[in-house]
Amino acid sequence: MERRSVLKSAMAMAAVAAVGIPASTAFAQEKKYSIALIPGLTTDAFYITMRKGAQAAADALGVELVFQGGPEFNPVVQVPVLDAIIARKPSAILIAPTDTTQLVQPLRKANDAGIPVITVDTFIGTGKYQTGAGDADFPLSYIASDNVLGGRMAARALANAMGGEGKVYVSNVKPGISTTDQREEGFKAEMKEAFPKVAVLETQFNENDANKAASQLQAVFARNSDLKGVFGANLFSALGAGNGVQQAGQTGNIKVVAFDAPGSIVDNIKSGLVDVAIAQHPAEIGYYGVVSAFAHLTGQSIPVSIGTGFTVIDKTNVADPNVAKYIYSE
Ligand code: T6T
Repeated sequence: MERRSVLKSAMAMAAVAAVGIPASTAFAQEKKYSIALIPGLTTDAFYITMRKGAQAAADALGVELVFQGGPEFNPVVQVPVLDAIIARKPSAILIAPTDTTQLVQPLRKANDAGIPVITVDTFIGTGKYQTGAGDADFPLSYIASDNVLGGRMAARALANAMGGEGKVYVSNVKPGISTTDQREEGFKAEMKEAFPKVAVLETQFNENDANKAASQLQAVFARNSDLKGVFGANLFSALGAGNGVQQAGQTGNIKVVAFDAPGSIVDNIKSGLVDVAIAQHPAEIGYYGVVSAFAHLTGQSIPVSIGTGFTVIDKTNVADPNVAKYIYSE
């Protein structure tokens, strides 16, 4: 070892000894834990932003963060990624499961191998964990937006933009995803309870493909020339629905409410194509995911669920820095 680094380590050990922490423990704690974050897909601004929050917590706590996922929001793609992560035996797994039922068995393997599992954004089973009921309650915690509430907020925003009446539909990904299922549920419940003059047409499922969502908008409009609004239940659904409205030459006539807030949606708010975006706080989800895993690994008990917030963005506040900070990173 070079003389200077010998001196440096000796000084570091002396400093550690001075505060009373055994040198071996203090050094061993450097990157003692490795936490894996498996997103729904890697190229989605929502998960890119979640990763940033997770990394901030990992840096603060001195743990390693491994971010690994697939290119599509699809259990067939996600399960092999999960298997590869389990084989690396991380200290804990944070995952956004891409299906409520199809990820139960694959995640059970992690749990059986002694790897604590926390789900972020989406859940498996009913999302009620640690209850002793059902076969999918083993994750320690669920950290996410309240998606039923988010759907209700979207319904209110859309109904108000439309003057409280007219035809709308939900542009959604596919059934079986906890988040987007719950947003649709909340949206429909709110319309039924609070806006009886709004007619909700059949949901269009786009498989997370914005181009498909855009064609579907045009097809629904072709069948319903009095279409007044669309709710894009996630980033790709909303982008696609907005593009469809523009391609149909209906900007401003068909109101668009978007779930999620990447830069492109914000541009669409500025141009008047999208009326309102409900921004989730994905960085918060990632941050508290890592903090919760660390707390568990170091012997603390953790909440079985943590709810993160929303920021409603429209033309009136989009330029406000306190709002703009919730626009997703790309
Ligand atoms: O809306 C988010 C996420 O909450 C949902 O589970 C899947 O879609 C997004 O990632 C946006 O594309």
